[in-house]
Amino acid sequence: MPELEKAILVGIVTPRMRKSTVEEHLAELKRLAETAGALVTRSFLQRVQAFNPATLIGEGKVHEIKAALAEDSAGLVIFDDDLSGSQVRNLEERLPGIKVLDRTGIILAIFAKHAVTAESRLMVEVAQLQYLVPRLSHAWTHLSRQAGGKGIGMNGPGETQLETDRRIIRRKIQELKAKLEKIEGARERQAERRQGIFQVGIVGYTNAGKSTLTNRLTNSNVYVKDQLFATLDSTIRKLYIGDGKFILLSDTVGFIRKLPPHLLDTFKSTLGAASNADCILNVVDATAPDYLEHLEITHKILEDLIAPEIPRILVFNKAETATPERLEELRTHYPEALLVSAKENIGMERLKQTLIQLEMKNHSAKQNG
Ligand SMILES: Nc1nc2c(ncn2[C@@H]2O[C@H](COP(=O)(O)OP(=O)(O)OP(=O)(O)O)[C@@H](O)[C@H]2O)c(=O)[nH]1
Ligand SMILES: [Mg+2]
Repeated sequence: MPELEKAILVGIVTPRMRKSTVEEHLAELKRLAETAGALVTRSFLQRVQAFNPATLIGEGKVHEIKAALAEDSAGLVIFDDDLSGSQVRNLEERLPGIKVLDRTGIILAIFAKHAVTAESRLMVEVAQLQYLVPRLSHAWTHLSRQAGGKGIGMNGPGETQLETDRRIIRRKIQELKAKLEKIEGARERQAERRQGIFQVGIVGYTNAGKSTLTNRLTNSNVYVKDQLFATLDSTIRKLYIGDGKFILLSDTVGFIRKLPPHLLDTFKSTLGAASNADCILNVVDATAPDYLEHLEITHKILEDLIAPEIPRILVFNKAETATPERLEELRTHYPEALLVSAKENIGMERLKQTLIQLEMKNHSAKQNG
């Protein structure tokens, strides 16, 4: 086991934000950092009237963080908010020898770690290069360090393109995208072959239990783990519904707050499995303190990807560990939703029946016209 990289987290409370919200975001950032392989020694929460354009946070706080980094012998500081290229450079100047990342950087590091197929590896590489371009202009020292260094946020694109300039990186991005398009073409041809079979897209916030639910419904063995972005590559599984018939379930990458648009764009084809679906299963962790925000984020992403007429089923998972108050709240506000436990196999038969009924409706609608 390599030694874990020690990290300090920074969250910012602006006048428009509640402190408790930022605390939840920081708790999530901690999980992200841990999934990426860091050991979080402490978290800073700073109130600001407005973001400081040079360093995002105030100079005083930068000094405080510098002292804390030294005290904890931490070499990494992670901001929950996006940093511009110049902010990264200014911060690294004030924090010599310290690696500065933002939430997107950490998400990309996890993606790089979890990508398995050629397709997702390519997608991650495109996303990493896109992330790099604006951080590049004066970043020669930064880059040469990155090229030589090892650790979180460092693995991924090969070193050769890093030591050259934006133009070369942009060309590299084009090349990778062309390769991706080829793979996606093959995926589309596969999708065409599946036409006529009822398809269910399983979507939702990361760690909601999408893979567990897929496994439970289809008796399969998709990778499940209590970490963020366990699933990066989509998998398709068959659910037999009697008479030798089956429907297809596709389990995909989860969503998370503050996901940058270019990342979403790159992963659109993976999520595309959901946009071709006949029905969407929106899986929500019933126990998450911030489940309302999870619902909202999922909703926003789906609006862009999925036709409004595709039926959606709202499923609250992990119901067996939700408090009675939470269950009451969910039943009152979402009377149409299903409360299930994929892990304990509660409510799953009803979910299956709901899918079968939708399939039959879909089938007869197609036959009638
Ligand atoms: N208590 C409880 N835990 C569950 C349930 N379903 C899943 N989990 C746990 O939640 C964690 C995440 O499960 P996954 O199935 O990997 O979640 P996912 O939505 O596929 O997550 P990503 O692929 O990382 O986005 C695992 O530790 C599961 O064991 C459930 O019904 N109840
Ligand atoms: Mg999963």
